[in-house]
Amino acid sequence: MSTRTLVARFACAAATLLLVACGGEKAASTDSADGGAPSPTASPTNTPKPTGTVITIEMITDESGNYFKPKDIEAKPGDVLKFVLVTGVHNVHFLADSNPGVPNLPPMSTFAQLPGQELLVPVNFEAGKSYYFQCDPHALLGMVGKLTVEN
Ligand SMILES: [Cu+2]
Repeated sequence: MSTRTLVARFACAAATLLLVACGGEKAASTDSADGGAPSPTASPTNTPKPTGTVITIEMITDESGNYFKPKDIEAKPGDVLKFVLVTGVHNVHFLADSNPGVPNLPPMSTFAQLPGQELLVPVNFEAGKSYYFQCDPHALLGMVGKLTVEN
């Protein structure tokens, strides 16, 4: 799926230069553009300014289980992973034990509890490697994912 992914990425990157938005959804709703109504439940603690492609990953609980969709992600340094809650209650954690020797792992995210809530993780990882993340309460149920960072 790499070709299609790359095409989408480049188109997306071009659009990113014009707007902040990328990834299909209406974008800047959670950005602190101006004094919009602050949502008490959406915690904007980790909302970086996207400089690259925004890659959307859904967090889902349904009859087939708890999972990230997609669970295998390719990104470039400067991209942003946008985890969006669809159903359930989930977080994103690049566990140190799953990423031995990797410095400066992103901190464990807060828990997303409301559909549409976003957890943003900037791709500040060394290229050429893969990194592993999980949802803490559902990791043993298979809610894990892999981020591969390429140049
Ligand atoms: Cu979960």
